[in-house]
Amino acid sequence: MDNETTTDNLTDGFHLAVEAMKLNGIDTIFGVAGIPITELCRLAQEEGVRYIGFRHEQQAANAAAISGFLTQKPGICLTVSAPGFLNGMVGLANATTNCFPMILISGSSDRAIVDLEQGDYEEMDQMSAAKPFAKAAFRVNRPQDIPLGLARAIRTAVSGRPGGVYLDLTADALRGVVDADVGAKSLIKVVDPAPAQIPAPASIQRALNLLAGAQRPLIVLGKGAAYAQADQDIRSLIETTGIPYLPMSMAKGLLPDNHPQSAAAARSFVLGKADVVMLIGARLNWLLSHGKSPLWSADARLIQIDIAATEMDSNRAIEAPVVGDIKSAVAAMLAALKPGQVKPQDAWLKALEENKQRNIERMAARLNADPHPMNFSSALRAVRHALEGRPDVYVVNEGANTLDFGRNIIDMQLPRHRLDSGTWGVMGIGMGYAVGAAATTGKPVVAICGDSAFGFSGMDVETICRYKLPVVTIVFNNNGIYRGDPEGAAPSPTGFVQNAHYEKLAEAFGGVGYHVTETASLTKALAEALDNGKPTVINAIIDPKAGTESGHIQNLNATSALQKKK
Ligand code: ADP
Ligand code: TZD
Ligand code: MG
Repeated sequence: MDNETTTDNLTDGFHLAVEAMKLNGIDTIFGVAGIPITELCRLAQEEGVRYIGFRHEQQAANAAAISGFLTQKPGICLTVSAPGFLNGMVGLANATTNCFPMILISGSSDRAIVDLEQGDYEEMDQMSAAKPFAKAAFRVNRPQDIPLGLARAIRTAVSGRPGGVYLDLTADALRGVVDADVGAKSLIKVVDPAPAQIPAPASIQRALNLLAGAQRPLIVLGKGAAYAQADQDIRSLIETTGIPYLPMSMAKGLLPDNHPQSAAAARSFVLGKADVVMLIGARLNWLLSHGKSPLWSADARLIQIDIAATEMDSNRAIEAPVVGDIKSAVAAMLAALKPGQVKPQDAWLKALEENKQRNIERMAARLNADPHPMNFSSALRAVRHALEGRPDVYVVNEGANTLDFGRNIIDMQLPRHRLDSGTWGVMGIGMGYAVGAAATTGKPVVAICGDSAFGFSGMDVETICRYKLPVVTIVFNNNGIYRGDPEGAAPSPTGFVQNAHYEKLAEAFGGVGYHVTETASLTKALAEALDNGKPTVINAIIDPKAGTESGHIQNLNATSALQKKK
């Protein structure tokens, strides 16, 4: 800058933005630099806010989203205007859908030109575009309003049901200069951004009464329960009542997956037979068949603990709604629970155990087979083997078959350690979540991705290598979406190039690559990679015929009834 102002008694939007972040404990920004935010990225880094630069905004936004899930603090993603903003929007919308707190901050072009649609560089009315996909969207036009804008964004992201917030910083607000004391007075430290929401005592009693009358009770734990960080109390509630529980995929590890009360291996049985089901931080959406028959018993009576009152009765009647935050609600329930008040019937627990053992035995045969080439079960068994004794590893999982088999085969021991495609079943969260988890926790991450899923974010392996993050990516390479094409055939809509060498992507950026075709070398490669902590891509060759179209959700796949006539 040739006209740089050095006057001590002045400040500007760039400085105020960084000061406001620091004041509110924001220590990391994920983003992609460019006009008009490059200076903001650089200044943040100089001032001790860690800046992690990505190759694509979608991954930066996904990193911010998962960091929000892991920490209960809004993850921050910073992007340029129009196209960069739109790339980031995918992650923002994903955060809102999954109830993860994050803030997408984008620089924006000259309002006078944008609003008259006169064709500015990267022109777009970003605030209006963001609104349908975010909890809220705010625009800041003056430097002295930046701290207030950030304060509103933080509180909106984390209070009530968490979600994504868009914060538009115009170039004028960023470069605008104001008196230093005006700037200092504008700073706001948000007090108690996510206040406890104590449920009404009557709602707790109603829920306990329903549980007390239950013969075949069941608890469903969702990722809201994992987010709430009420780990001890949730475990205590389950263990003191003796109620079997079913973890949704991102609630796995809230109690260790080998816990005797886990009903995961008897999912259809328990959902079909339970007479009272208590949902804790789980929505009755498609992932739970909307709470409807035939998966669910039509006669089951429901309790739901959720911070969002409007979630109640969304798909079927909730007889005992408990509206409040899960930490307060579970603590209140434990405090009100009388010894012996809730007692699942012995016959229920026995039938459940029998069903569980039968399914485990049935699965064992498939799991212990060692076919060549590997299939999903055998490869995941090999991964599981390498992960044994390493409970602190974070697992990211996306794909279709790779996701569906992975959810069942990879056990979790600790809360919030499984991060996956979530509510949307979205592909492309892989490298974003991996970087977000590694950067936020400092712990090793293993990303298990289908080859299609990996392709959406694969270039951010460079980001992993650049920051030397302890991330091991395993590409389940079956030559396509769901499965590969027959050799020599023209590309079908789902097939990819055969024999792709994904491991070379790591090597291209100074990381380590492995190409493995059988289970023993997969286990060995993963163990080695975790031991040395270097950025690694393992290309695991899976039978191109092993997968099924749409994985385990074929019922949702629309097909033509007329196809047979061709
Ligand atoms: P899953 O996909 O694991 O079933 P969902 O994303 O469908 O989980 O549900 C999460 C639910 O948890 C949302 O309805 C959200 O409002 C709720 N939730 C998130 N955080 C809290 C909290 N701290 N207290 C209460 N409810 C919460
Ligand atoms: N685009 C996005 C963003 N999300 C999606 N879910 C899809 C497209 C559609 N889709 C799925 O639902 S799964 C999938 C796609 C493209 C990829 C499945 O192939 P994979 O996994 O290689 O990742 P498997 O193991 O081969 O089944
Ligand atoms: Mg595939």
